[in-house]
Amino acid sequence: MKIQSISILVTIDKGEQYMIYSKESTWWKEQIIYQIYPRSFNDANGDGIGDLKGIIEKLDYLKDLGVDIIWICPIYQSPNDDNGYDISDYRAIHPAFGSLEDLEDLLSGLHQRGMKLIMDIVVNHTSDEHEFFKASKSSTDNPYRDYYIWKKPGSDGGPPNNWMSFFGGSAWEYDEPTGEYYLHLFTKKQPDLNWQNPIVRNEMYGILNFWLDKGIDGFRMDVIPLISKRADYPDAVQDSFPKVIEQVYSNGPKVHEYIKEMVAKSISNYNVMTVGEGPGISKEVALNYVGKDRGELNLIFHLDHMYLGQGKEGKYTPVPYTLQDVKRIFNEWDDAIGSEGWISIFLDNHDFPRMISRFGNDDEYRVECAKLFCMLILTLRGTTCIYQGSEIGMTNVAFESMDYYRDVETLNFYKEQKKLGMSDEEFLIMAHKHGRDNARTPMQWSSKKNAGFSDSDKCWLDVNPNYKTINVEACKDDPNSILSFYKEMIRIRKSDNTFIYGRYEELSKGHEQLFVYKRWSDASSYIICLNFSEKQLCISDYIPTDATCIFGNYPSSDDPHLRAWQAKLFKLG
Ligand code: ISL
Ligand code: CA
Repeated sequence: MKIQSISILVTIDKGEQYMIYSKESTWWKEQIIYQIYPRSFNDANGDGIGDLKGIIEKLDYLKDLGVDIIWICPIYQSPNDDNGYDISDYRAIHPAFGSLEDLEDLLSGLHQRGMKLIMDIVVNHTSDEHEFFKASKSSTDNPYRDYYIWKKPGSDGGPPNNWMSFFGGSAWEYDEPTGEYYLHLFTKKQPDLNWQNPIVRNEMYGILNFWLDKGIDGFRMDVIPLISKRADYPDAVQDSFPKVIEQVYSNGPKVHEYIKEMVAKSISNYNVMTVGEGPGISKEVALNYVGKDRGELNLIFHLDHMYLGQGKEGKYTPVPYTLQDVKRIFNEWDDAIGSEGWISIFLDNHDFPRMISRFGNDDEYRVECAKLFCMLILTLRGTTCIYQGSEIGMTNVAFESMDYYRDVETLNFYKEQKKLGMSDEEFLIMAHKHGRDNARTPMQWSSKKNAGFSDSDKCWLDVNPNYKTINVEACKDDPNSILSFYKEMIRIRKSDNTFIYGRYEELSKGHEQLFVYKRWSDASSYIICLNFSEKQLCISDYIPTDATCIFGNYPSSDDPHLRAWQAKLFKLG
């Protein structure tokens, strides 16, 4: 739907009325995002790969859960080196997912239910099998050469600089016939586009418009701060990979010029939302991307808490961290964003381990932890994003051999570590902890074959063996299940705008196990108490006498202590 810039009246915090423009409308602050990894959500035709028809079959489930905006990971034509984040035709749906008609059916099914669809778009790189790259590679003087980033070898005949790919190894690949290297910040099958070339930029805006004209409600923009490269391609000298991302790969000199142009030439002509994936966007520069008056993105997924624990070469060179680090990141980001911008609140996605396995205890206290993290992501300030399967407490998987792993990142690091002498046993311990396949095992719908995900004899990635007990079927009619807890917590969040627009402050600063914070506005106030440990901890210091516990993950009681992984939501007054 194309719209003109219109002004509307909305009521926000403190009951004041502000005249705002449609591009500032706040539905994307108030609604809840649910992320679908389509390969792993639901397989309708029994080939072992999730598909669009499979999602359509589950729309009532999603509506009933109470989520509003469905973010669907890439479904375009792709050789699947990185499961769709390597796109070879931006205007075609991968046949394994279905057809354009299926996408239109999905969109109308969502719209009929008052829900929205945002697509995942990758504009930083394409597949090496995209027509642009095939032409670009064919000779140094073809018209497409400048669509990508080609450089002559460095002085020693090796790569032009020391940049490492996100997935291990050099970020440069040598092309023998033309004697030059091309840049790929991800796999060598994902060459980076040259955004300095205005023709490339216009090609990308054309693609955005193609999908927006179909009536979708916005985009999740993959690695958007990486589109502008540092002109002098300096060597990276930092001692942690997240710092390299922030200081060398991300936030390049022209990134804001490009995003503004993209908004002017495409996004601003539609009433849609944009959420930027923000590797390397620090709190210091965040408002440059999401500041109200910047005309850039509506909100970002910053990755500071996701990158905690990554060392010199990323996740396979881990460093320790504590709850204090997690809390500090939430606090500092809330301060930095203030009332000027907006972020998403989430604890996992398709690139990271399952949140209860990473931050909690996914064994003895799996149910308590799943509910505690649910309360956290639905009560912090920002748009909640729920990753598929969190609502039933899905956990990491520990496949017994490397044969079961599919993710290119895991397999690349495996090859590298093998060369360095690491055994399979040692690597498997790391893959169990950090691998992206943890988040990608099929959604667990029931205790039937393949967790009810597929009728196939072989799924593209095996289901987690714990599906027999952890599945939607087992949760759905149980009022004490994780799923029921999510529904109730979503209902509570939506019942009071204080959870959306109200202020935030941590009350338990310095505490090593407790995360206690306040959300308040002139209309109402809440205190959220979360015990990130198995110890019994007293919370009476934080709770005023007029507080009533309105929700929690244990049977209600007046005990001023929190038990293992206990979460309580208090309303004041
Ligand atoms: O996956 C990560 C760590 O294991 C992240 O560093 C991730 O590579 C980074 O956040 C960028 O992610 C996005 O772009 C990648 C794709 O592989 C990811 O799935 C996507 O979310 C390249 O397109
Ligand atoms: Ca299928």
